[in-house]
Amino acid sequence: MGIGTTTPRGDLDINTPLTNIYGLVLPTNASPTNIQNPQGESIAFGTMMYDSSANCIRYYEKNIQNDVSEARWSNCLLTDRENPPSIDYIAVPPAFTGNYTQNVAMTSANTFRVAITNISFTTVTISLARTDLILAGIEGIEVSAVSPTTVTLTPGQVQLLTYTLTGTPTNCGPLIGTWKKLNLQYTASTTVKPNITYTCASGTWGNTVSPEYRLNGLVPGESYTGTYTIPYTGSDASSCDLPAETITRDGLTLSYPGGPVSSTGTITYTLTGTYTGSESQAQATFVTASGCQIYLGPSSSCKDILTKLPGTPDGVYRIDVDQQGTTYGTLSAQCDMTTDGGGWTMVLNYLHLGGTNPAVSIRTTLPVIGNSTLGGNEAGNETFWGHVNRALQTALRPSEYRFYGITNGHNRVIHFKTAHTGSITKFTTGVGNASGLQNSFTPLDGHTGILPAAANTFFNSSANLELTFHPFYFSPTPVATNLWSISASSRWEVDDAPSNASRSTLHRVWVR
Ligand SMILES: [Ca+2]
Repeated sequence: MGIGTTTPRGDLDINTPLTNIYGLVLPTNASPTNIQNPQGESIAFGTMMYDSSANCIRYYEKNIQNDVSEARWSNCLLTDRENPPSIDYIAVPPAFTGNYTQNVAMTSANTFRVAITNISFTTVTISLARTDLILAGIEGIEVSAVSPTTVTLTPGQVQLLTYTLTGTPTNCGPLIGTWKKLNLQYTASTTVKPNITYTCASGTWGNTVSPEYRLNGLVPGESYTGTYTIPYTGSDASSCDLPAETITRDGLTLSYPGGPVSSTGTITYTLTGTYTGSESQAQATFVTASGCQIYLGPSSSCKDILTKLPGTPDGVYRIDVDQQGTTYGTLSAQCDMTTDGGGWTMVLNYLHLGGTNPAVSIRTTLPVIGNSTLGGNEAGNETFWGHVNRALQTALRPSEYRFYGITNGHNRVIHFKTAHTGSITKFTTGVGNASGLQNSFTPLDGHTGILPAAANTFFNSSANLELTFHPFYFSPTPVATNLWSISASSRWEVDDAPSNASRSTLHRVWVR
């Protein structure tokens, strides 16, 4: 183009290198803020100036989204001095992920993380390298990779950077990671633990917890104190201390202050706090950094209560049959702490009135004793009447069953215990039958029954009726004469065979 000519040319003379000796001069000012639009309006986009203070060229720009409201003067162009960084970092705690233990090889879980974000008005592309991260304090491990290796960020965009750590720490103590990019620097640390093995199964509260919780579990609003001790073995004598640890569950805190390691020893946690869990759960389960589960709650059975608290009298207590499990909360259990050494949990209770034929009740909770006098009628009572299903019997992990039955039809009493494995399998799972029970039982106080010694027939029954539907009976030719029947074929029978529901009966079954 040309000025003052009607025949503008396609080429300019100013690009002739040998004859043109004048350069392009831009408006110069000590600050871009002094630059004005001679028309009095805002500065036109694309306006260029020479910043004599910064000694560089700038232009007036919109941001990358073409947003006029965020217009500004650009950073210096074409300068050989470093521009201000256009990214910043964002900490992503914990920076070190995975577990860090002396002499234990790293896994894919062991990484160092930090995020970057574009704080400029323009898109930036950043290359990453594993050398961005320097590790210190621990031998044997290295930064093997980074993901991603390059990233393009629009203004405001954030990208997580993950550095993969490999190798095996050969010592323990603080592991420090220093990440650097452009003029950014971020430092984070973790602790490589000494290599010791906790014997979780041998952990114990001893008798240290106050107030007493093993009979009925934790009480909401109650404050507890105590100690829990876990033994350990360490393969190496280590100069590192075990790290301190604090675990909080349901308002209760277990804390270990940290301390020196020896080749064998124990660590002891201190319990404090006020229980905030529910009355139905009445327990708290802590998980330590080393993976031990610590249960604080009711006993698992009447036998468990008697083991932990010898001398506990007969009564109804709260138990949690699966302890750390959540299938069962606490259940009220009828505990016989005296018969044959005690420790029996009742799983079946039917006080039946002669001449009635009520349905059995298959329970997911435990029945307790109401009345023990023949002629009473507890049919359908939610607290007293029924027997527990296979699953709850299984959860009680019985090694013995005890049967007790009386009737107003005669004076014989059934009262025996058995550890017969075939019978226990039948009662807890439904598999097989009780054949063999007749040769594998022990009579208890008052036993005068013909059963189970004479039993020669054993029903395979439908689900959850294993204890009620003719589990064992005596059947000389041509008809059965002695049965254990609870509403089975409308028969209520204890060691006899009226073949109906005419007799008043009491059936009970216990496990331990
Ligand atoms: Ca439980």
